[in-house]
Amino acid sequence: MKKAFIFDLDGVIVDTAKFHYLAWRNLAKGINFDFTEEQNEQFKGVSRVRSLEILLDMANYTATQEEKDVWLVQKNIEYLSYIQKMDQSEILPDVPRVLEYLITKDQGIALGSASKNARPILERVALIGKFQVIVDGNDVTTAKPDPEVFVNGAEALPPDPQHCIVFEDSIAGIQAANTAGMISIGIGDPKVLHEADHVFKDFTQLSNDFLDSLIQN
Ligand code: B16
Ligand code: MG
Repeated sequence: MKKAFIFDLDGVIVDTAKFHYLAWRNLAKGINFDFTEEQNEQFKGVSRVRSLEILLDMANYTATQEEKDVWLVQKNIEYLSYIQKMDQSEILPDVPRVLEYLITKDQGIALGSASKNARPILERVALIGKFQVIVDGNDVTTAKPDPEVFVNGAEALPPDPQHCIVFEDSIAGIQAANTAGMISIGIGDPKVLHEADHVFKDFTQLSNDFLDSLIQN
């Protein structure tokens, strides 16, 4: 049976959270706030605008709209400088194996990411050609945990929600998949992603047999 496999980008296909962190930390320094890697966890799967709001709340800083607009551009310019240096070595373990296996099984493959930079990142790591459908932060009006990003991805592929499988590293993304009535697979820490239907530390733990069971059920 043909299913739709929808992949999140940051934290599932590539580890770009470290680059987001460096750029947000620099911005935080400008308002004398020491932004930690632990706090950066809260930004995973969250849109750029919402991330800035959370950061300003953490720093207890009331910014004008003008300041916010300037910072959002600055943050993205720094982030782009990091992703421009990315290559295939940044692809997370066993992602190519999973994508290739699903392609050989003629399954639907989509990207469902909050990032407005998803396309250039997929180009940098030479995976853009593997996706039949790409839905990113430019294509949605509501951010995760709203299911719009995955629903739009699924609409372009044949199956109903119960035949869609979402791979996600963020709580917001797992909630979005669950709300859409899709099968949610957490990639990361089971304690953090306990709302998911299944959780794997990374794709090395997720076998082709398991993929077959998803395709057949
Ligand atoms: P950008 P995902 C998300 O991507 C990131 O997890 C999140 O940290 C980031 O703020 C968001 O994209 C927006 O990214 O600034 O590039 O538009 O995990 O949904 O693939
Ligand atoms: Mg993610």
